[in-house]
Amino acid sequence: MMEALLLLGFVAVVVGTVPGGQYAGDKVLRLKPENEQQLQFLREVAHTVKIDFWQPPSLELVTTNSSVDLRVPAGWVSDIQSQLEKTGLKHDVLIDDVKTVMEKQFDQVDLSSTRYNYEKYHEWIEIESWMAKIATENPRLISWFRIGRSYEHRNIFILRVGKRTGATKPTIFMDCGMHAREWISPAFCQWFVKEAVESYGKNCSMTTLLNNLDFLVVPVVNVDGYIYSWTKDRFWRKTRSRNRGTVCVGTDANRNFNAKWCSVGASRNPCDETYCGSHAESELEVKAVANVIRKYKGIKAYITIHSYSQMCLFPYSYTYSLTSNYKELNFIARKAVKALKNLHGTQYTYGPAAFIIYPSAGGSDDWAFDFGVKYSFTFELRDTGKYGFLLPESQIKPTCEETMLAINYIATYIANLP
Ligand code: 0X9
Ligand code: ZN
Ligand code: ZN
Repeated sequence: MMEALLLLGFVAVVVGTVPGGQYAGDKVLRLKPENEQQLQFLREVAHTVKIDFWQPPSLELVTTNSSVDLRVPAGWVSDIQSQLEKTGLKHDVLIDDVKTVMEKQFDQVDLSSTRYNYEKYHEWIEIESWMAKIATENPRLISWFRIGRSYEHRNIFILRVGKRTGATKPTIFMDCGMHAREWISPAFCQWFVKEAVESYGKNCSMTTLLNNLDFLVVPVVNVDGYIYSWTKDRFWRKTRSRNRGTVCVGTDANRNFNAKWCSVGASRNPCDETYCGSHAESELEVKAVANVIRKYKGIKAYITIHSYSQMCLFPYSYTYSLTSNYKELNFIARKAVKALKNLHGTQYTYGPAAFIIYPSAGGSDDWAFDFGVKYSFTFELRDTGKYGFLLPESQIKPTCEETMLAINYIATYIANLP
């Protein structure tokens, strides 16, 4: 018996240290509960097994006829699959073995050891030194500041990108990496900054944009979570702040903004993926973003980059009411996704988030909008579930290129406002 226990312990340690090892045999399933009975079954399963909701990110957001992507731990797969059959709940297997796809994610070889490779995912330390480097190498275009510290005392940085003119220019605020596991998001913010410095003076539309606008770019908002997703749990979503009276860690940064905080589509339970926090702006990372938007004069647009689902969303999320400028936002979103589609044919849906994805309060887009930034958008980048959060590196380039076209459309629209 003792030997068996020791062996078990040994196996656990080994599995825990092999990257992806902890997800060997896990599957990602897509299902569509069609009635209350099937939904109830899903609730029971989620109650007994620690299943990881990918899209939507938590059980509360599941409704009948909405599609649900779940990562099911290896040990439960056959059990759950057979129970699904019994309940008449049809399901597709999106990912057959999470570990395999996790390894495939790094499918890009690093050919250059000297130049920063924008077609690879990067750890936080690399991103941090990249920021310092690109800022010092491009002093006429870029400056960087610390906007705050994370729960684990790391610096949160912002890059200001735009031609220095001395005047205050209309500004677009863009953040990435609010949710830790959505790695394509920080990759896009880095791509955007690269494109800006490389095309300034060469590409006419980018040059005009940078002459007339400033961009404030936060490449990684949730730094602690991002690091955790690299080192401990690839599918971590929340911040890493400790919660009172429980071992469950973290708050959903996109439920922690002061926009009808925790009224809908968010959870009061710290163990849930959509935990709204102990109060609005309880998270230092959220406060850091909100403070910049409050203090910086001239912010005309807010853009936040997430994944996955291929959507361009705008307020409101906390209510089904439409904003006063709904028609204008819808027009911009339609044109932006049209521009995006032109490159590789990638289809995006668009509209007010409460209708298009699900109602939820405390989001950054709604907060920025109500604060007065009337052009406020959330992008959910590639894909639609084939890889989900494990989007292979070979898709970084096409994803970023097409997204640039959407951002370019929005930025041009803002630059041309009277
Ligand atoms: O639920 C979210 O926070 C976003 N989706 S994600 O899968 N990346 O987590 C959607 C955000 C839409 N906007 C608001 N809910 N305010
Ligand atoms: Zn790297
Ligand atoms: Zn997200």
